[in-house]
This record gives sequence, structure tokens and C-alpha cells, in this order.
Amino acid sequence: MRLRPVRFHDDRPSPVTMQEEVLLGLASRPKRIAPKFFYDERGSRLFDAICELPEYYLTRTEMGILESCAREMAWLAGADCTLIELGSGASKKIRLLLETLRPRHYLGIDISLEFLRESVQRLAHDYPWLEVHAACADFAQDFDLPDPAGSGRRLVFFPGSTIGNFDPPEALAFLQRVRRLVQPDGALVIGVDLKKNPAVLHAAYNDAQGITAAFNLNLLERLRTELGAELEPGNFRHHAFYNAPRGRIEMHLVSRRAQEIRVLGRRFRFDAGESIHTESSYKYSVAEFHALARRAGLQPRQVWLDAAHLFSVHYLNVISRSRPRAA
Ligand code: AVI
Repeated sequence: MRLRPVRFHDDRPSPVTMQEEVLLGLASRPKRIAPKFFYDERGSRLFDAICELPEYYLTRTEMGILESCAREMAWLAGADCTLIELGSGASKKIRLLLETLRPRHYLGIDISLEFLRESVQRLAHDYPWLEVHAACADFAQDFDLPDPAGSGRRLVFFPGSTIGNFDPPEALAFLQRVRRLVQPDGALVIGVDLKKNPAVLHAAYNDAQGITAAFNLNLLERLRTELGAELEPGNFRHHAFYNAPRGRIEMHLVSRRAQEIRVLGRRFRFDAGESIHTESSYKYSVAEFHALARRAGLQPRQVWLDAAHLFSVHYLNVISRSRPRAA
């Protein structure tokens, strides 16, 4: 069997970006580091382990929804589309869509080069009929897309409620960028975690095996190995809680004591109990998410929920901006 080569586009943020962002974040008050820096190779593997946890209902619930709505989604998307996945291509979710939608082209975009390379190679191997492209890029920022397809309708797939990791203005800007990417006739399929009993949320981000804690603390290992930071990860602990007024889970790395760390020649002081805010995970009601999508120029076409209303999958079309015809 002849394997088609994967077309690879490297648009990685340079290491300077990570250095600058980390220094800026540690100098700000409260201290913060963006969640995209969780995903080095180990971080990506820890995240995969999180997705298998009994408490982390998001992944399996979204998968269940996709299984029951994939045929309807294929009908909405039509034949021969270009499927663009934001995030890695390792999951069962993209395989389900590839098998049901049978797109002509697939483009996987991820910030972790190693992870992306591996996952798209596997897709290319398993789906020889598919033209596979991969782009290593930070989709949280403006990025240029290689044009894999030419003409086919573009369907962007953004699963896992990663939209929840953006603050609302960033989420709006992101949806506006996706609209530009898929216009004039494309669509966005997006998984969005729903507001629910805070105890369920708390358990999902404080699992009994401590995998989420390891995922959070891995960020400090990354600062040590990649930026030569002088710090002791054991001097920090994982903390996650639901901030109800803001409708989000917050993850923090809390300093266990007063201490000083050094990063790239700069010193940063921590009081005991002071934290680095490492992630927000916003939860939306269906109505809140529809309102956000419409503000971005996307028209809700369909929404699918699980029976317990834990999670939602939205199909959003581009709102055409054509001028009304003169009477
Ligand atoms: C990737 N993202 C949607 C996950 C979330 O639930 O916000 C990341 C995560 N953080 C802790 N557990 C999982």
C-alpha cells in the first residue's frame, strides 16, 4: 500500500515567546502563566490520562454525543469537506468524524510538535484515502493557515471545551478568527462544557489519583528544564476550585511557603499561599454560548447535549454578511 506523505507546516511560536510570556506573567499581579504552556510532551500525555479519569466526565460525554450526532453532522457538512482540527489528532473523536464525514482533506493543528507529528502520522497510516496536513501553531493567537484544500467547504472541529480556557474577550476573538477561516460557507463544530453542580466540577479538577495535580505541577518542571529556572516544584501545590460568580474553574500553583524563584536571571518573590494562576476553564449555558457565537458572526445551526446535560456540541454556520437586496 502506498502511503501518502503528511504535509507538515511549522509555524511554532519561537522559544523567545515562551520566555517573554513567562517573565511577563510572573511579574504581573496576580502572577499567571498561560495554560497553553502545559502541553510539552509529558504535559500532553498527562492530559490524555486526565481524559480517561472517572471524575473527568468531559471527554467521554462529548464522545457519546458525537457518536449519536455524527450522521446528522455529516448531513449538515455535506460531502468532500476539508476537516480542520484544532488540537491534536490523537483522539477517538477525530477518527469517528473522519469515518462518518469522509472528508477529502484533514489538517491537524497543535502547539506540541512531537505530539502532533506522532498523531498525524498515525492518521495518515490508518486512513490512506485521506490527504493529511499538519501545522504546528498556536491557535490561541492569530495564525496563518496553510491552504490544504483549495476549494472544499471548511469544517473546523474544536472539541474538548478548550474554548473554556480562553477568557471571554479571547473566546470572542477566537470565534471571529474561525469565522474568517471558514467563510463563506463553512462551519464550526465545537464542544463546550456546561454549567452544572459545582461538586461535579470540583471532582473533575481534583481527581483522586492526583493526575490533574501532576499536570499542573509539570509546568514548573518545564520552567526548570526549558528555561533553566531555579525552583523546587515540591514548594508548590495544585489548587483548583469553581469560581461561581465568574462561571469558571480556576487552577493555581500555590506557594507552600515564602520563597524566591529565579527564572532567566530574574528573581520572583512569593508569599506563603500566593499563587500562579495557570488556567481558567469557563463553563457556559447553551444560551450564553449562543449569544457569544452570534456576536462573533456565527449562527447556531444545531446543538446536541447528553441526557444529563453535562456537555454540549454546537454546529455553527457563518452568518452571511450579504447586503439586503433593494426592494
Ligand atoms: C483542555 N482543557 C479543555 C482542559 C479543561 O478542562 O479545561 C484542561 C484541563 N485542565 C485540567 N484538567 C483538564
